[in-house]
Amino acid sequence: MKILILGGDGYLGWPSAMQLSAYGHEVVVVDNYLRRRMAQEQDVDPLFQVANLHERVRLWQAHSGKKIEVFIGDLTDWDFISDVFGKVQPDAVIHYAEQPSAPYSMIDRKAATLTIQNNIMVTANVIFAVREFSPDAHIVKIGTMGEYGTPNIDIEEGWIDVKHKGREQKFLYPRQAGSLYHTTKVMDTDMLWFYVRMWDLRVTDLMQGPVYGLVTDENENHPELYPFFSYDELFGTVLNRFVAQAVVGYPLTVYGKGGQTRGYLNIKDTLNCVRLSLENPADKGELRIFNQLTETFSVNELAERVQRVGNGMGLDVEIKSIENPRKELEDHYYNPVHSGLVELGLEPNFLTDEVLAQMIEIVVEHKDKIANHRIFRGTKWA
Ligand code: USQ
Repeated sequence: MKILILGGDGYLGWPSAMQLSAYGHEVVVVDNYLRRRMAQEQDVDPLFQVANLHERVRLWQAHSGKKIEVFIGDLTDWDFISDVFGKVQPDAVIHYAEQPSAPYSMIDRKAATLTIQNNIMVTANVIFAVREFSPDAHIVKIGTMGEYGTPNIDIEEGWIDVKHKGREQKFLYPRQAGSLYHTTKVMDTDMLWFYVRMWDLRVTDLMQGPVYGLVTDENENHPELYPFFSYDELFGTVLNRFVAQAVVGYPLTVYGKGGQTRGYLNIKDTLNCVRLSLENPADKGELRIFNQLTETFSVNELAERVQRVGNGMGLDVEIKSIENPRKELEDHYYNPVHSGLVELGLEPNFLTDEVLAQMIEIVVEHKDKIANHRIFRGTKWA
């Protein structure tokens, strides 16, 4: 397939590009380096620098013999995106091109409007570009489990049958997001669903939980091909943060009671879920939704695991509950269905002690670059 990866420079976009290229697909990546600029502006550079996209595709070609094409530009700009779609005419589009951080979206009005403008406009432009240039292309959109929030009932895969006064209909499962960032993803889903109904688009919306790790089949033992690894409060997901904190002896920052439960997955499984979705496309006129996670943990459970494995490796890992800067339930029911991707063939890579130990070993190599002031600054929700 000819696959266009929007947001191909990011934590997940770049590893996806390599995997799909390794599987023999023709891959084109697009990015405007927004994620890099935001990190610089906020003084939260990742653990190590990564080469720019042009350099990364050269490194990938030297490693694999395979070519990836690059376009640098802003996908909110119709002239740019229409030029890319006109030239590439993709069979499938993976849309990762969003401001991905909940805390970033809560900093202030400017960060909030950047999140709204970027995320909603890119999704709208993708919809219009697909319709104009590749109406049969399959759109694989990265959504988030955070669209659902933490309801007191089981979370279905995207849809729910509602019985009301003797009648029945299937609706999108109720969404009640916990940050402005997550809310933009709800808006994306609504917009995609509208245009699926109007224009018979084919769309898979992947409700993904927090991802951890950085090693994939394509970059193992090749650090020059690693993605960004963020440990800061804005862009680091909680398990990656805890690993970095453990390595520098910073007490693990459990927010509040630590009973917040989410559905997690290894970065390797993100890539496999996206690839399986591409290889088994949604039908025309279908909005297919999968919950993309492999196992659930509370923050306390993650902290305890990092502590146990870290201490076993000679670190001295402390856990410290701090006042929760977010407004979220700290003790709640959480039971999401996540069988759809397994039915497509996903074989989960669970969070084992070995996986954690490998993450710790890699982060230890960069220990000197970890800056404690980046770990916590308390961006408040309310
Ligand atoms: N948390 C802590 N301590 C920390 C950091 C986080 O207790 O130092 C808690 C948070 O309060 C939250 C949980 O850990 O309850 C997960 O936080 P996170 O920062 O790992 O995840 P989140 O902000 O929800 O966002 C991340 C990704 C986002 C993705 C989302 C999936 O950045 O792109 O959409 O995970 S989900 O959480 O399922 O919505």
